[in-house]
Amino acid sequence: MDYSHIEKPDLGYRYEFSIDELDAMNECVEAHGFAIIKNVLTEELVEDLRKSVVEVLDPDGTLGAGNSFTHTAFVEHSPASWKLFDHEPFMRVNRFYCGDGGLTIHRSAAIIRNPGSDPLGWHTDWHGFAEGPPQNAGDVLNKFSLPSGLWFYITGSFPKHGGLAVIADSHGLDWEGPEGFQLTPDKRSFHPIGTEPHSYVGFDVPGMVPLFGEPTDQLVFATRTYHAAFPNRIDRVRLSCGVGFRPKAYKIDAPWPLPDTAKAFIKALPERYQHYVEEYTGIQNDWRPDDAEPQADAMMG
Ligand SMILES: O=C(O)CCC(=O)C(=O)O
Ligand SMILES: [Fe+2]
Repeated sequence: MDYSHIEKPDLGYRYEFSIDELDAMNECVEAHGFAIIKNVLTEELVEDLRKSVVEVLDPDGTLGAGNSFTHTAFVEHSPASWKLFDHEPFMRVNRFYCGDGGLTIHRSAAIIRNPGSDPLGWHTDWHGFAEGPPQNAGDVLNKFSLPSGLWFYITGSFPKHGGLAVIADSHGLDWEGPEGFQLTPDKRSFHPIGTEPHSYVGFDVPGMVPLFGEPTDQLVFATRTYHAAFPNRIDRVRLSCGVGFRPKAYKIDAPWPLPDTAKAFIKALPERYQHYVEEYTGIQNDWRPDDAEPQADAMMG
């Protein structure tokens, strides 16, 4: 299935906004759980980011047909992504969400999906449903009330190219799953009623909105919005990346030591950006508390 038949839906409300319409954009995020900000990047930035994602994630071109790879500390390895800090439209969105009290780099990621790569199942990146002490890095980092998606799909987002899909109105705390589905016990995904509680992979879900975006657009989704990625069924590598901030006031006492890659990043970052990394924690994807059960950590969540 290549999903090339899926068209841009008419939802009866506007969800694409210009950079000068951030209040209206966020009203849409609050009402429906997602929005698109048009033309946040320039073509030149897109080109730089594309090169950088490939250089950082698959420098030797050995990833292989049908494979994908997610890097969860992209900003540390990508000086090209630091150019975003001087790009006013990008910083305007971040200040909009983080306020004026100072910003800290929170998380970053980049993904390569080669032609033929599989879809990514439905999930929320939010870890706030989990109770008790943190069991993994996502439990530490993904608990804030900030948009969990502020992504650039720098080769475009559309269904046959492994684009992003969201479920409209799935971001409320009391959302119970799409019609005909029920949430998994941990509420991180959903599955058809009456089947085993595995994350559902499929694009026949009521409320699904395939997002069609240009490489220069920023795709925004709310803290809890359930989302998935189509399989990449065209003959072009799908690339995406994001660098997210949190307000300086959101303190994190990371249970992992600052990774060496984070130390090297802080050292290499020009002086004028140092205020963005004073509270940077980096990420240790395999961090577990001393008494933890083994578990997978493949996604941004
Ligand atoms: O690959 C994508 O487009 C979505 C990635 C994602 O949702 C994740 O890594 O959590
Ligand atoms: Fe995700």
